[in-house]
Amino acid sequence: MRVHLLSTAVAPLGSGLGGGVEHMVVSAARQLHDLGQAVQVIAPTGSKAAVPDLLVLAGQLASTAMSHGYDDPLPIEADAFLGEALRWLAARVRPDDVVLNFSYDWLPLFVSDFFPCPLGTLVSMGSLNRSLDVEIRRIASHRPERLAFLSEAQAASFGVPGPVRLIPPGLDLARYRYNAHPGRDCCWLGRITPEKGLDDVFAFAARTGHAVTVFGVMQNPAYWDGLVRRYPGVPVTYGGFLDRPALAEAVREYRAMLMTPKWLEAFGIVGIEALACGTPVVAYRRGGVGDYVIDGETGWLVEPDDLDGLCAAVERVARIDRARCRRLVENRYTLTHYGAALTDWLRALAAGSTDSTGATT
Ligand code: HBI
Repeated sequence: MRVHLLSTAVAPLGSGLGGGVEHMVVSAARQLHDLGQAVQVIAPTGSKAAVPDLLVLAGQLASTAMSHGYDDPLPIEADAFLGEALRWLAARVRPDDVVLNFSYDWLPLFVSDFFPCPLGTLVSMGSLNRSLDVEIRRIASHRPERLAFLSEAQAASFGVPGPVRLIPPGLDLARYRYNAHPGRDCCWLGRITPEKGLDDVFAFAARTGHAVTVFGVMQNPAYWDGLVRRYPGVPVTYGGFLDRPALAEAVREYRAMLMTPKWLEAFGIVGIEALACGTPVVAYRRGGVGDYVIDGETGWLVEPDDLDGLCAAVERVARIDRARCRRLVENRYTLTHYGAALTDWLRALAAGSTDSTGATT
C-alpha cells in the first residue's frame, strides 16, 4: 500500500495560507513514514515541506471556500491544481493504495465514488457551502469510512449523524517547552483575516489596557490597517509570521492566548499549541475549541462575541494551573495519538468498512 496525501489546494505548503491544515498534512506524512508506510505528499507548485516524498504539481489554486455564499455555485477551473492532482493519481494508484485528501473542496469528494483506490477526506472546516454539505452528507450515509473530522462541533455543522471518526491534529511535544512562569500578557494567533475575529482583540485591549501580541500570516493587510486606524494607541502589536518552532518558543511566554473566531473554527490548532506550553486559552465557545478548552481547567470559555465576558475571563487566567494545560495535550494531542488515529483510518479505508468509527459491520 502507498499512501498519497493530497494537500489543501488554496496555497502552497509552507506559505502559511493553508492554516492549520499545512501542519496536519506535513505531520501526517512524517508520522506515517515513521510507522513504516510509503507516503507521498502532493501539493501545489511552490510548496516547501520537510517530508520524505513531496510531489508538486502545477495548476490553478482553489479560491477559499469562505469567499462563496452558502448557496453559490462553486467554481471549477479546467486547469485546477485539484483536477491535475486527481488526474495524476487516478492514472497511477493501485487498488491497494489509499488517498487521504486534506483539501476542503467538492471535486475530491465527488470523484471518490469512481476512484481506482479508496479516497478518504479529512474535512478541515465546518459547513460553508450547500454543494459541499450535500456531498459530505451523501458520503457520510453510504461510505462513512471515507470521512474524518476534527471535532464533534464541526461534524455536527454538516448535520452528519454520529458517530463520526475524529482525527484531531497532534503536536511534537519536544518542540513545545513547558513554561510555568510567563512574563508577558496576552497573545493571539491566526491568519490576519476577518473570520478570525481580530476586531474583538482590539476592542478588548482598548477596554482593559491588556497588551496583546498578534502572530500570524498577514493575509489581509487592509483589515489590519483598518483596525490600527480605528483603535489608535491600543497596546496591540504585530509579532510577525513565525515558523512553528519559533512560535512555540514565543507562545510559552504569555499568560494567556485569546481565540475570538467569528466563524465555526473546526479545531483551532493554535489552541493546543498554547496549551502544550502551559499557556491557558480564553476562547469563544464556538466550534472545535470546546474539545480542549475545559472551562476553569485549561482556560475559560466565553459566550461567542461577548466582549464583557472576554474581558472578565482574562482576569481569571491566574486561577488556571498551567501544568494541567500541558497534561491535556500530553494525554490527547501528541504525534503518537495522531499517527495511531491515521493508521486506524487507513485500515478502515482499505477494508471498506461501513461504520464511520472504523468498526467493520
Ligand atoms: N478553501 N476551497 C478551499 N479549499 C481548502 O482546502 C481550504 C479552503 N479554505 C481554507 C482552508 N482550506 C483551510 O485549510 C484553512 O486552514 C486555510
